[in-house]
Amino acid sequence: MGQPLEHESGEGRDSAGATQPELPPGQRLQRGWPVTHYGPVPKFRPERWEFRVFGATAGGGKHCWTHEEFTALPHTTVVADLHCVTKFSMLGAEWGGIPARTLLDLAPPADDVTHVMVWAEYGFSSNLRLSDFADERVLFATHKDGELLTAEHGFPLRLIVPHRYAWKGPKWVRGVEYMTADRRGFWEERGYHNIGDPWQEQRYSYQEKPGDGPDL
Ligand SMILES: Nc1nc2c(c(=O)[nH]1)N[C@H]1C(S)=C(S)[C@@H](COP(=O)(O)O)O[C@H]1N2
Ligand SMILES: [Mo]
Repeated sequence: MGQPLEHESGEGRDSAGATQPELPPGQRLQRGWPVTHYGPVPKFRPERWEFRVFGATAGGGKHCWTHEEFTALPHTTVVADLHCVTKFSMLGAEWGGIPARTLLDLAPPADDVTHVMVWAEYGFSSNLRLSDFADERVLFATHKDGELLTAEHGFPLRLIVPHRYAWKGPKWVRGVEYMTADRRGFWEERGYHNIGDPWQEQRYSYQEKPGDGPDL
């Protein structure tokens, strides 16, 4: 699973000995922060916003938080890169937010949960193995480099999964579904790799090996 932490945003030396940021294979460095997503930017309506954890929860029930409740959960920061499957990477952002681990503690999954579906506005979704979601660096981010996220970058909440391609991190995220079997999310149904490890260059579903994902 993933790569050693020092590979995530460390400095490496190329064959000529020059120092350069270390990128996953096939990626190039992006200066600045472009906006990449499918569909419109949703409008944030705090009174209608809730964050839900549902599906195969340990107690069988749903867990809901208002925006005020969710953003009052303990925050932490994670320095992580963003690797878009269309081959640009943004390095070294400091994300602030609520660890996925906190959610797993507050709303534990049933024993037979193997995967999660992360849901966002307009039905955008992405699936992750429970073990990938439970990685200590996975964060529900409210901030980047100390500032609140802007609307186009996912305000009020986006998921950051440092060891996966960026489509595995929905912007405008609204909930998590616990699943007892794998199911493909939005891009995973549309030709992108079910696992999406940038260090293994798992870009497209045709690269999947048996066991990487459910039948297409
Ligand atoms: N809701 C939603 N989240 C999304 C996407 C999307 O289409 N919808 N695209 C993903 C992709 S492909 C990338 S590269 C990143 C881009 O994040 P950025 O626009 O903040 O750079 O968001 C991800 N999160
Ligand atoms: Mo992307």
